[in-house]
Amino acid sequence: MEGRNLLRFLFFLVTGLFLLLFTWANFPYLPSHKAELLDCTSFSPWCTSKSKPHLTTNPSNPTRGHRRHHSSDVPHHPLDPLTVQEIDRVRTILSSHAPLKASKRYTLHAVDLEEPAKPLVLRWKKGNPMLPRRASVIAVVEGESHLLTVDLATSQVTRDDVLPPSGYPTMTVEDMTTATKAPLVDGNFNRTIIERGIDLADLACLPLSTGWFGKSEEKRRLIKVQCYSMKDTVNFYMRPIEGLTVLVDLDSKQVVEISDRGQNIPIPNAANTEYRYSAQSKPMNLLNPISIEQPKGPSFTVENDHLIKWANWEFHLKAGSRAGVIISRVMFRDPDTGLLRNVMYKGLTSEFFVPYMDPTDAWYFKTYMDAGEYGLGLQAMPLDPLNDCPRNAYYMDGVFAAADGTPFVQSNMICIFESYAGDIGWRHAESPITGMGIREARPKVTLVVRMAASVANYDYIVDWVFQTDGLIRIKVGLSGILMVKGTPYVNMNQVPGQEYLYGTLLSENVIGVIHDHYLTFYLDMDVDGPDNSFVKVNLEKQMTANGESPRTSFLKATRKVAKTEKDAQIKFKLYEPAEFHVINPSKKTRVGNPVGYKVVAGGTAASLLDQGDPPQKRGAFTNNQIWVTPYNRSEQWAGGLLVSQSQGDDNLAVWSDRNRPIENKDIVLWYTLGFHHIPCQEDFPVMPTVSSSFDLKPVNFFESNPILRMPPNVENDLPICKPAASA
Ligand SMILES: *[C@@H]1O[C@H](CO)[C@@H](O)[C@H](O)[C@H]1NC(C)=O
Ligand SMILES: *[C@@H]1O[C@H](CO)[C@@H](O)[C@H](O)[C@H]1NC(C)=O
Ligand SMILES: [Cu+2]
Repeated sequence: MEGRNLLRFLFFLVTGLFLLLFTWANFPYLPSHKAELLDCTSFSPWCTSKSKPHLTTNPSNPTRGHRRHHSSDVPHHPLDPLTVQEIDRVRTILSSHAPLKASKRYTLHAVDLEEPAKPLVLRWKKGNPMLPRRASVIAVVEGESHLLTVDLATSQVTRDDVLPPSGYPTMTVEDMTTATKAPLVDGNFNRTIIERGIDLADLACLPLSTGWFGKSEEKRRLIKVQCYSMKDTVNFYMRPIEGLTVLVDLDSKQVVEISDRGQNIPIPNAANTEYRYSAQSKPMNLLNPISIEQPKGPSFTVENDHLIKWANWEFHLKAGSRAGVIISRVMFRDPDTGLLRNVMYKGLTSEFFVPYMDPTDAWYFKTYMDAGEYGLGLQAMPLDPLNDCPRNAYYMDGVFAAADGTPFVQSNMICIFESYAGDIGWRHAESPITGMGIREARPKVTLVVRMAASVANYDYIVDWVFQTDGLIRIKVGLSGILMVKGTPYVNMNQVPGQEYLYGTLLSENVIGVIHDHYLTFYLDMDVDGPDNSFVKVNLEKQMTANGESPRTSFLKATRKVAKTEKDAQIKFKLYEPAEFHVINPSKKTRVGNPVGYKVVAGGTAASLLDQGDPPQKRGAFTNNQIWVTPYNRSEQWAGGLLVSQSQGDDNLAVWSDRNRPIENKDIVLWYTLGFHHIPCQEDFPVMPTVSSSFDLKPVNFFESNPILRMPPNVENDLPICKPAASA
């Protein structure tokens, strides 16, 4: 009796403590160590500023990692995402829409704002009445995909199109969780797991998209489930149950097939797989603490939750369940005229393509399209203040819908902050031979918009970086954990030849399989207005005529305007260099150059897969590094609207091959950042970030250097910070 009472007491004690901890971690108003640290940027006595007043009036009051509920959000801008209340309304309206009402089971796979037509948005100004609000919904009803439009003003479903069955929408979070449990209802699965020496309680399973490899996989939503052992490590990814693949029907939740071909491959050891700081036995401290201080607050403002204004930039920012981050109406205030000029109507991460390079049974299908299959926004976990983003960051949430249409908040999924990395904006110093003693230099401060999507093992950090000189850098960092393969080998001296591995031996019994990453960006450029042209500026070797010059050769730039889409299918070639400009042919600078932006390449790995390989057909949007298409609001997702199990008949490559006219038209630029990844031991057990980026850079957009008149840093202007102890 007494023993039981003690147990009960302990139970309540532990529950109480847990509740207390939970409340402390989640309740935004309780003072915590974290809040104290954060507040000192605004009024702590140890950090002050003597500087001149900031040029921006009414600096924002950033919320830093606080949980917000959004239940009373209202849209202020025609591009503002659906609010919690609007998503609730969509759910209600759909529940009485006949085809859905008649169905016993339907699931919502996308509930997004159906953006008003572009000309309406371009004409809309602050203070105008809000444009009609509509939702665009993708639902799976009795195995069929429907594209619906829900008019929120009239409560009507104004469109309900059944989509062709060559592809399925993004998996819901519910799909992913139910799929991983499905194998457990199959006695054969349990038996195999136990035979491999694994306790069923230690199982961690992943829902892996199947790609598309032929007829037998059509007409039903399928997923492959592979499992790992969580015993003695949180890094279960390093302990694969190799060769065991369970094919699951996502709708019936039934096991279709079990393939078990790895019985002879041991589960790799848990040793050295931990990546949590708290689990390190010998932490290393190499650096003194570091941070950026902004005693007067940031120089950017966030108006009505979504309109960002910083330096000369202004843009609309929102979270999307599929794209992650959506940047719209990007404008730059001209330093000469003071007028806002259009640069880009919309930019987003359109699709990822990650093919693994191992053709064997448990690996051939691993050819992921993370945006369309998993949803980058759905996979974007809350950012960690102080580490994912610096202390001076502002956080934005996403509001999405669950499979049953219930709204939910993806908190702190985007951060915005000013970054100063000690770089130089521009400089010039005079040599003493001139006797002038001139040294002019300007610090480079940028505004960063960041999201990090954790698509199972891999982490993708996507940054949109805005510079005061008009440049936009789109940067992608890869980190997280490799998808690895179990092997009997523990040392390279046992391996008969490299061709037996498909990758690198990273640790005993662990192979990091070679793979590629392609990230395709949708960039609806509107340089000083929607009608733009795409111009290739080719640098070509020119030979001089005999005796014309002591030189025999030089480089010459020739401009070629792309007339149709095929003229703008660009493959990079090192020995045929070119610049790629998006210009406004009807707007010229003072001296007569067309105003423009150019795309400056980076991350130029290209896919070498066979064009007939099923994954490459689906991923054909990576066949060129640049494409240009005429604006079409239905063509936003490079891999097609429905990407899961897609067959490659509706993607950017197919659209572009229509070869439509693109000269002096509203055009969309597509750029693919590519990475080849041959894993190495440093990628174990978690990868140091690898980054690549490309730029959108003004080219004759301004009359002259737009940051000429920017002031240099002066010691007296800068915040003075002392360690707390000496304050
Ligand atoms: C398989 O194991 C799980 C976990 O122990 C259990 O819940 C499930 O009922 C088992 N399935 C069968 C068919 O025995
Ligand atoms: C717009 O895109 C859709 C989907 O690709 C296509 O069916 C339609 O023909 C396109 N419209 C034009 C004018 O190209
Ligand atoms: Cu990689």
